[in-house]
Amino acid sequence: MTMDNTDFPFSYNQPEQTTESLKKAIVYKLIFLIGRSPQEASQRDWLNATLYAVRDLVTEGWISTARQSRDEKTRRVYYLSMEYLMGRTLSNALIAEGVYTLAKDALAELDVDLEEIIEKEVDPGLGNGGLGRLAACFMDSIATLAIPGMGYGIRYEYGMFQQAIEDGKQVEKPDAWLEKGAPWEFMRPSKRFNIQFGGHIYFEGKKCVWDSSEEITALAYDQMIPGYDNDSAATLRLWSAHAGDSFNLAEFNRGDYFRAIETRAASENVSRVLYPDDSTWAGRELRLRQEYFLVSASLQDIIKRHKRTHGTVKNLADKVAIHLNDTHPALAIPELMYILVDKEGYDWKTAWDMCRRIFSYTCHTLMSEALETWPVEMMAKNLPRHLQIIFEINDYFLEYVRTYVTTDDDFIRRVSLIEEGDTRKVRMGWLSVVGSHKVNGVAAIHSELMKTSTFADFAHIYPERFTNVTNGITPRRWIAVANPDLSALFDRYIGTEWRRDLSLLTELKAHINDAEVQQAIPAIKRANKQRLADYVKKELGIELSPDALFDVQVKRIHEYKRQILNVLHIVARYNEMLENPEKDWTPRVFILAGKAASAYYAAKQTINLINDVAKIINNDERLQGRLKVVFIPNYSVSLAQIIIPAADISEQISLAGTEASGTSNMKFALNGALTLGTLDGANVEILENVGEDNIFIFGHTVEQVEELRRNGYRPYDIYQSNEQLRRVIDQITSGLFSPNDPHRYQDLLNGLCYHDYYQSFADFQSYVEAQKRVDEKYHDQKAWTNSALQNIVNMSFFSSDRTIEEYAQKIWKIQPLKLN
Ligand code: GL4
Repeated sequence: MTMDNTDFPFSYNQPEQTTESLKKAIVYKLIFLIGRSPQEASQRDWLNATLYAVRDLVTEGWISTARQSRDEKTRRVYYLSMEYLMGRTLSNALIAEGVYTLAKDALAELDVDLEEIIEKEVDPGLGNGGLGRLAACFMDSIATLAIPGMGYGIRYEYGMFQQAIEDGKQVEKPDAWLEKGAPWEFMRPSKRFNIQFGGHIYFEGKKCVWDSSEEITALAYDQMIPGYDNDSAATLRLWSAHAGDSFNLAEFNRGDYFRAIETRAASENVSRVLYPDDSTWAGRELRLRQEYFLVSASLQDIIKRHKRTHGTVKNLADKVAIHLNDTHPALAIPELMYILVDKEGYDWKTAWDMCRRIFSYTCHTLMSEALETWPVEMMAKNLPRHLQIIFEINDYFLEYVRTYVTTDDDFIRRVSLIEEGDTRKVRMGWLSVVGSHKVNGVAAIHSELMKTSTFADFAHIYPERFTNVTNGITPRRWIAVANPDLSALFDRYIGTEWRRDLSLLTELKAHINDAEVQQAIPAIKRANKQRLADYVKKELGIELSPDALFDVQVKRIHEYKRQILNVLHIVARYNEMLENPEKDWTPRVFILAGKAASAYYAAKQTINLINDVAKIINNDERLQGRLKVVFIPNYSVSLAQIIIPAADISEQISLAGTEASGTSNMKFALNGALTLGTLDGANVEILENVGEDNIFIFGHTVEQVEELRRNGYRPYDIYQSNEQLRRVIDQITSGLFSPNDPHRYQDLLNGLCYHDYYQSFADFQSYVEAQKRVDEKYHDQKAWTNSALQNIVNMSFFSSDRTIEEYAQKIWKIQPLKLN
């Protein structure tokens, strides 16, 4: 049967689901897709059957949205990212489709507990941290706002490692997430592209030809991202590497069959594993190949789709926006030049103008060690034509600078896309700026710093190119999925539409003083704390009281985020509590979680120290249970969903000027935690929105940090003059927390006393005082509840829907679809 446009939309699913229809659908999937009878089915079988049944509810809307955007020939955005941390799909999809309760009832009738099977779903760790989770929140908003576009990424066979804590230390275990099956994805056997590497280039007249020496096939796997209650879904397309039909014939013909097979397996390495570090840069060849793999497959796909819809690439820049999530996919710029010039026959200038209209780039960090550069030699070996294109872009760009900006040699050397030196390197950040029409930072302060530090010279050349788009988070996952009780409270007072339009939260302001709300807020928090306490008891055997203040720092372990400052204060508090046992101490639980990059020694030492300190404190009976420290292993999106709603205090204590934005800070505040933070990243805008009475700000400002650096910062002087700090450092040095290995933290402590690059000592006193203010406020439960409420109702700005609307208007110039 052939289908034409009039055949669609059609509906196989009943328009209105009932418990009965859903039950039937789930059992059908169980029997015919999984091959199990209800009597024999395991929890995982039920989970997969439910996922398949729910996937069906999303699919038709997904297909018809794609078709509508094709029919209307809309302009589209393509989001290129090496990382996506999507989290589990089931509960999010049930909420988007409005069938959570129905599914719960349907499964209950089958003797299956929905909440139990939800916990069985794998949480694919295809990203490192904030950058990858941001991409996931963006996909959710793109789907909900019906922005025509899709995400592209890599389907890593192994995601972020699983973290175990053994004897207080981090141990990494492989994350073979695909082994349990991936019922949410659609394999697209026909969507495959050849990705070339290596070889050499030569000229045929003026035309450049790339004669590659290696080919890998990129195969597409699609995931639907359901929009919230809009019968629509976006696509996330992840590429997997396959050797395809390519085969080293020479080896085969030599009779070396096994060698030929081995080569095939090696070429599939390109999508094997995620690089578990996003804030330092290890210039590894495999990573370069991964980046090119993503870019080449995605651009071939984009061009093919565009041609199918428009019959030409002439109008590409009118119809396509491509967004670079950090510099990781920056090779897309030379790749598009390669396609336009070498394949489509455009002249250089026309192609370059198109490129610059198409690309935009988000800078996510100011850490200099995260700035990607690739040795020219490595690029020459793997991507000779692209290197040559980059040289040409550079010539063209530097010519512009000399003509219109300056002839100063030093300036030219600084902005050149090629870093000169012992090894010449390609600067991917520079390439991204030069090849894009807009470059944005991710929080107001970060976007300003970007213009005065990393990209100062470029802000001079292209002042109008730089802008800010403050990050955001999706209220669907971070409230509706993660905090059902708070969702129910919202529903009661402002209706259900806040899930789509978080600005409705302002309507809750009128009810802040209602007795019911005043009573509900602490009750909800307490229930969420109990939920987390149950988890901790089950997983770690540690008893936590939900009456204690839950003080939480969860994020990647990194020196700039200063988990160490947190630990120093915990030990100082421990000392004080032992000295004044009779004082009315607010019981506190310090909760930390996060992974350390496997080769990052200082970060791993920090984890070890947290666990060593926890062991001593948790077993010290003199404290009468009023102080507890817990390191929760294996932080992930699904763990965040349990931890964040349970927090009273959100620790956002990075050194001012180092955290580009942070996004957990937004999730915590929206869930009613009070921020204890520095004037860094989006904390600054959170302060503006919630008001200074409802946040605890401490520490040096960016200007003070810089001044201290300029004038020669001497942490040892602070160690000597601050008695409380000195005692803490001496205790750790003496092995109080590591009696079997007293010198364990010598390196860490020496680093602090003599360098302390992230100025933990300089902010120590201010931090301890801020923690006192926290104690005082918590004593006044009414005041605390009011502040928690002020946080919740003032967080609408931080919805990723607002963020995506800004991108769509300011940068991508894209209108949402008016869904049929
Ligand atoms: C990060 C920043 O470190 C983080 O502050 C920011 O919130 C996030 C999303 O913009 O991007 N940059 C890198 S690299 N990893 C991040 O998490």
